[in-house]
Amino acid sequence: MPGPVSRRDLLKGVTAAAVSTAAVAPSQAKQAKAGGEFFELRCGFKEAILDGNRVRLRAYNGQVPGPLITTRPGDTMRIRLRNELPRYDSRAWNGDHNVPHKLDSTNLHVHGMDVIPHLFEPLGTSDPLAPMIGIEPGEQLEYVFEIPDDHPPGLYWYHPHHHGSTAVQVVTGMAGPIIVRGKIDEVPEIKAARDIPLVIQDIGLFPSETDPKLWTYEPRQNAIWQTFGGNVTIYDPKTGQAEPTKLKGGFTTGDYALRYYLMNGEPFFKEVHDNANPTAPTPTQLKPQRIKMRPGEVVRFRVLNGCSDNLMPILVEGHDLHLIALDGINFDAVRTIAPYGADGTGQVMLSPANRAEFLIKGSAKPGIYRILQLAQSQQFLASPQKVIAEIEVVGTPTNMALPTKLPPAARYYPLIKPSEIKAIRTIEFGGAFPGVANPVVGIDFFINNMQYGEQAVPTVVRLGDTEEWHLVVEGAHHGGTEGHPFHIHEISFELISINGVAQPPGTFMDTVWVAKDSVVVVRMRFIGWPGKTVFHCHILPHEDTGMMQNFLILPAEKPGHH
Ligand SMILES: [Cu+2]
Repeated sequence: MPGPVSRRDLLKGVTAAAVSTAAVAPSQAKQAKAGGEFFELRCGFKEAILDGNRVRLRAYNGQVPGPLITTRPGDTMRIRLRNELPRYDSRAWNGDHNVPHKLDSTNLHVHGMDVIPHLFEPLGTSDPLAPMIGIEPGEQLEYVFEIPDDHPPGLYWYHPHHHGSTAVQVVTGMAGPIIVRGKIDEVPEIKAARDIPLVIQDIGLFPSETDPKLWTYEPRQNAIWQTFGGNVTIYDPKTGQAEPTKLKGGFTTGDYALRYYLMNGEPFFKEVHDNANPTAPTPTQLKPQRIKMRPGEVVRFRVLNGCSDNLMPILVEGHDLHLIALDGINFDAVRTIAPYGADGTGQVMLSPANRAEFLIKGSAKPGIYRILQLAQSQQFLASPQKVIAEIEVVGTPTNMALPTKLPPAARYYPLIKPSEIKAIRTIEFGGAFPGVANPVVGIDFFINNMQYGEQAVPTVVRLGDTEEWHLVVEGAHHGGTEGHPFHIHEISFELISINGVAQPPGTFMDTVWVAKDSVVVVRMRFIGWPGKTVFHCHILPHEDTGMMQNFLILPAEKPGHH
């Protein structure tokens, strides 16, 4: 039974006093609807004040993040997506699919969930030529998702996935959490813990072309923001040059004039473009929200990195992090990670789209402990340390218990044996700067040396088969190389090794960071549904400009047929 939960519920446990500015008006609490009814998600513009600035966001139901949707294994999740975005003029678009366009067209992806393929028309199609779903302004589409009985319970999320408009829509607010409830919630120590989702998003902004007091992200067709020049150009095919314009904003594959980082809709960090240092925007820490815990209290956190492109090494100061799940799939036992771990890289690494679910037991020593994103330099832009939120340990001590064993996610067991592997593939992220294949954007993003083709199906697998994929990052772009997060739809993979270093068995994810000059090995069993679907880089401007590939899951082979 899908049920919307209000932002008020999402913020439960977060003290209202720490919320300095109301980014989005609190929604009215709604009751979960009975099964059979559609839960409506309406996409539209949303004006708000962020850190004193008037901003125009894109939002689901007027909320950033979008409303929490809950469901259970065996249920049917019915979502009606209504597009109430205003029309956008794409007339100057040259027709190249890997140039951002139709910024008013949208669709729905339920990220990480094991449900029918839902990017192409009709849902579940195996037609290699099937078009991607695009819901135009004023249109709606009803999605019906049958949740498998053995669907792992945990944190998932939804966001738009229309090629060409994904980055612009997500980086202005369109993303929301999905929680699948189930067996993990019945573990007594987990059941006793407060459940606090932390949804992290980034909001990329430029000055409005028409309203000097408004920040927004509404690039004119083919207008490209030049991070290195701090100006906006439009490619002229006659001269073969990116010609300067007087526009204030354009599509960006790098930084923004102004970017905010939000936790549950409230800004905690700000970055401003600096022409003198274009790959290191000027950072400002804002006042983070504060979460109160008692000494010895166990709280369950569910963190979503919903950022368009920011890799986040997470650290909770002064506390062991008791990791129970990544990307919605819990381990069979709690993994306890000490602060700063062994190598100073944080307790859990969240690439864009990753989720971590963990327990924190309040320190015996009252005080303020920060939940940090540690600085990292694995991307085109510098990513400085950020305080996402603060934990205030205060009040009467208690001594809540931590679980040890967890109910394994049956759908993904037994683990894949090497003898089951039918094929080994190499998936290579690469690119070129300046762009040759994509002159309008001015930078190339490739998978296996190809740009995205809506009707191309370079990879074909078979339902029931098991494969090992080697994820590789190489190839120079941005004058160097950077990492890319690999994400695959329909199934989760088991993480086997990173640069030859074996990873703990039973680590399932749907997105994994592939650092520059590295090889990540994953194994996966194609279970669930046949159909046309995708894998891609989850840095959304990379995805929108070509770093995505279709693949086709063929129906299972009939016994005795070869
Ligand atoms: Cu990428």
